[in-house]
Amino acid sequence: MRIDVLSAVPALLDSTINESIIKRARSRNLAEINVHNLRDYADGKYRQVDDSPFGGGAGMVLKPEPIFRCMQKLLGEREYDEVIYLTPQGVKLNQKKANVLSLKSSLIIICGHYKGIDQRVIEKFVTEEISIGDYVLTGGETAAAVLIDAVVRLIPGVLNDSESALTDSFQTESGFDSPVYTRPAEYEGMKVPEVLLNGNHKDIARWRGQEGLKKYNKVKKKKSNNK
Ligand code: 6GU
Repeated sequence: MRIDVLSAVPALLDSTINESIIKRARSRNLAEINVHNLRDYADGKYRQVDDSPFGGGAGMVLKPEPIFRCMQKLLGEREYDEVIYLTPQGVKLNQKKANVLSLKSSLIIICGHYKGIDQRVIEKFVTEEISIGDYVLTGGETAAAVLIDAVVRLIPGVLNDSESALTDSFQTESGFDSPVYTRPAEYEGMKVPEVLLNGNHKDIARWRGQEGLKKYNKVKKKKSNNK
């Protein structure tokens, strides 16, 4: 999969794409991620990428020209499956959406300031608007980091067997993982459940199913209190 990200603050994406599993996916050529600095496409001595909104109001809006230029360059080089604009007004990201996006071969992600981008960019290029949740961020880059992480880890070959996405929360039947433990078997007086230590894989699978369901019911209750 190829992902091109348009950003006015590309440094915000550095650690996400250059560390850990996403870094490994890139070095295995399973994901190619290119971050484009909108400043490189801006005019004038100050290479201004944003401006105040027509009609007044607080905050800055990303100007159309740098985004248009970058988009036209990319679209001139290849076709893209989707052009995603990250905005709190978008459709909420969930595991199903991540699964669908992980099957695409090329994506463009446009990151905006929290006050937005010029509407003409959306009308001309954007195929879907995605939000990562019902709260406001200062810019789309942290949302892009979340989206890229959620999608790239699902590309076949990115995770190894022990990291497999098939047993994830939200992919399993109950929707939740069971609690997990690692060595030591006892720490600060707290013991790892006996069933995990006895090597009976049938018992372990049953226990995990039960605990996942317990967690699911507990979280469901918490969620309804948080609405
Ligand atoms: Cl995608 N962008 C911004 N700025 N805030 C958000 C968001 C996106 N998703 C939730 N809040």
